[in-house]
Amino acid sequence: MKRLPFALAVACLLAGARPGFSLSIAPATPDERVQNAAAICHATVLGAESFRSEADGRIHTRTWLRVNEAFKGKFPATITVIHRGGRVGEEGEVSSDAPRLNAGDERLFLLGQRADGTLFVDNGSSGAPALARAGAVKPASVSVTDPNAVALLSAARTRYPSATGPDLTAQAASLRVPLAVPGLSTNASGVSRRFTAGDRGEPIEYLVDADALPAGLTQAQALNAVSNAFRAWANVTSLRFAFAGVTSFGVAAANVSTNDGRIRLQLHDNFNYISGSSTLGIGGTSFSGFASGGEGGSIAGNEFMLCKRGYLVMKHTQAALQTLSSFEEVLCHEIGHVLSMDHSSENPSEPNTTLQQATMYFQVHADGRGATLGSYDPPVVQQAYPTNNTPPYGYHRMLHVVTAAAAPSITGINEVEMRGYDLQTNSLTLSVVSSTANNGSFSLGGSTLRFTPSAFFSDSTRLDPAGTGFYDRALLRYSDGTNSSPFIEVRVLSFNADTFSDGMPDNWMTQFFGSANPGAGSLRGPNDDNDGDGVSNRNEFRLGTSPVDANSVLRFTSTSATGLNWLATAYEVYEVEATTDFTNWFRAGNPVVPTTTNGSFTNFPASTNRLFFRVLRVP
Ligand SMILES: [Ca+2]
Ligand SMILES: [Ca+2]
Ligand SMILES: [Ca+2]
Ligand SMILES: [Zn+2]
Repeated sequence: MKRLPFALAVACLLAGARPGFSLSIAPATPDERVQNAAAICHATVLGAESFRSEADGRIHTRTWLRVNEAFKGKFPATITVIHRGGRVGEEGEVSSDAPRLNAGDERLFLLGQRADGTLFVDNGSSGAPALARAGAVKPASVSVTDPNAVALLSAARTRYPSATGPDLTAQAASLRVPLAVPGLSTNASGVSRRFTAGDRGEPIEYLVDADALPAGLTQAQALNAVSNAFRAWANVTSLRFAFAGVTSFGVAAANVSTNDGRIRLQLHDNFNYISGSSTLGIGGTSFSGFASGGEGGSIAGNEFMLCKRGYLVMKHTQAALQTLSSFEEVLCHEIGHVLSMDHSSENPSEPNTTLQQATMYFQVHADGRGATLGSYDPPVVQQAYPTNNTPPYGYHRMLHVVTAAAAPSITGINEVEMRGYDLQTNSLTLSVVSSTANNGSFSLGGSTLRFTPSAFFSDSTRLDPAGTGFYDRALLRYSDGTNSSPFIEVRVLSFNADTFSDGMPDNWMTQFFGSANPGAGSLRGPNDDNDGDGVSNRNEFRLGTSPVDANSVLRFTSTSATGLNWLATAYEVYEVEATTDFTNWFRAGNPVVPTTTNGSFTNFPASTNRLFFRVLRVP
């Protein structure tokens, strides 16, 4: 049930040469290899989906290709190739002989054919050398830069001047998947990833490790370059970035495993993270979510996974970075990678000036431009971070389900109130995306999500709200009409027997009153207020407070001119509201989800008036 974020480092910025191509297969001449292949074509990757084979129970991935030119074999317009490995739900498998194919890739495919007729790429990635990279604007003609591809293409053309060979019509792709977000780095299904702090009006914080710098640069110059590089992207998106300080990371920035939503910029490579001889810097993110996206919200119909953290490493020993404007340009480029940008082109003699002049071009321009974006870059990044309509957002919820012989139908028991927010509108639509409901059923009425257990269950183990486990789970999301929020999880974390069907579980009654029976003593009924703190016993159960301690109640524990603290239940959602006149209340900031019993709010809104605050536990 656990999903682990998996890391991805995006390709590097190269100063000149391309990395070498390595093979671990038996040596063969290009002509021998094209003769050994069952079929050969030049094709573009359209998309992919993983599935569990009914035959062997294992995970496979089928990839759809659009055939541009056939060399060997009679090809339909699209074909399917199948390999071991991939991800199904939250389970993944990798196979080293599966080629790494991404939507938009244009490659020469040397294919093998299995006894059942299905196709596979012969000899892994070496059987599918890249012909060109797809960008937002495609070059008119294919340019071949990989020497392996040049040799194989030439051998295929010579050996098979007209397409002859097996009839592959039966292997036509069953589905066409468009490249959803051209120019963004994606998984094999064309799904990219994004940070969501900006959707909540919150900045993405960044930390800088400046333990070493390119020779001649001062720390002040370097930090100013970092600030300029972030501003270039902030100016064309809804994003804001906030400097969180200079600190030594102690390891390569990519290897910091704290998924705190921050971006870590390491302005040096003291940890020798970068191996490419001409690489100036790298940028990447760690992300998580379903392979089909959703945890990062959707923008105009395109689903995204969620970025958990970002990182950037600069090869400070490269002489090219000693020029401040080039240092700034490379920072800007690598931040683009952190924001999911792919290269505009990796063609060293790119004829399209829009692609060649892009900040995301694979080679540094080193022409004094610094952090100045090209015309290519803004519309590409805006696919993930639009300028003026951000997706809605909400907060994950948890349920401790009460079960009884007759399932209690009591307001607030076995249900949560969903709240959605959006920086532009209050008009949001809530829907259930999917649910895992093995022990009951979820139902949505208005904004109330109810779980009805299917039986009178005895007490279960209580799962950790900080973890990812659940007994049952619903995924919901808000839509603003154009964009949708990240999936909002509502997880069932425990089942609790309630013999007396009053909504207060036996284990809770026994803990505080010594008996599960509300009739065993005075003031133990659900509507009684045993400790006289103004909150009924059943509402104390709902709040997570003690029904026999008047100090244990939703209350402020400290207030000051800079912050509020209150007694909270960890991982519940609290809204903070403010007023000047006790009539009109407004949200003082985003809701707070404490991770301890201390709720805390410090981000007071600017006001020239005296403000009064109240905290509401979202039911
Ligand atoms: Ca919106
Ligand atoms: Ca009470
Ligand atoms: Ca109490
Ligand atoms: Zn790059």
